[in-house]
Amino acid sequence: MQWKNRPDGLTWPGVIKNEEAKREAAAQLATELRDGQTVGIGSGSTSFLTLQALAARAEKEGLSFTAIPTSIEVANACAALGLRTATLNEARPDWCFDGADEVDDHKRLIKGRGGALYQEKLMMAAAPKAFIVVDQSKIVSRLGVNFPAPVEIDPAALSLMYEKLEGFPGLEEVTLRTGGGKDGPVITERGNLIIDLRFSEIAEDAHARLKQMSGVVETGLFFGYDFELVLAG
Ligand code: ABF
Repeated sequence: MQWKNRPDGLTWPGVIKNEEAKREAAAQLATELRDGQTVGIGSGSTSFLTLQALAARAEKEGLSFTAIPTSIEVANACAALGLRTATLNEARPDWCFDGADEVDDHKRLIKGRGGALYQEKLMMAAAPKAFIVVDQSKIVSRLGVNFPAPVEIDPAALSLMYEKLEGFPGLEEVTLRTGGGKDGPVITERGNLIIDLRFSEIAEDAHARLKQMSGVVETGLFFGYDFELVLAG
């Protein structure tokens, strides 16, 4: 029997842009690890490389740590690396790290291109210290230039959203996310949908306004989070 598309957890399924620079940043961040810590593991290729660097340092120096993954993909990687894992209901992270799609001068982030924004945000909310690892291509002067802002919504609220988002300040285009090798919409790990919002300008209160709408689970606008930026390259 042949298994197709079976992840081995140790290989990133795709091309990693600026891989060398990201590996260097990952190795630098791995020096933060102390024996016995619990670490929140973000999603995406940069986080994948950082997790590998962390596991390599732990093995080399005989350190043990518990990982709290933010997605199935990262949980697979943890399993393949033989790491102990926990959920946010079982443990609290001492610190966490993650990637991002965009970072502006005010340390505001757009995240969620990979679809794991909800659990990534829970992690940022739970961790007393966070590191965001990005390469130069993610630094923007105006948020929303390269990536739309993703919003995770309950499927039952989809048609209501069409109505409620009408006239939302600065909103130019809304796209129901599809693909991921499937016909139809992308379904998140929580069984929700993602709509990608393209703005002319993202207002400071955009996240708060969206969160007030019934049916909105979470937004990929990470505003007001304290983190240390680790710039790859
Ligand atoms: C996660 O992974 C997401 O919030 C973000 O969308 C994506 C970044 O991926 P990569 O590191 O592969 O650019 O951090």
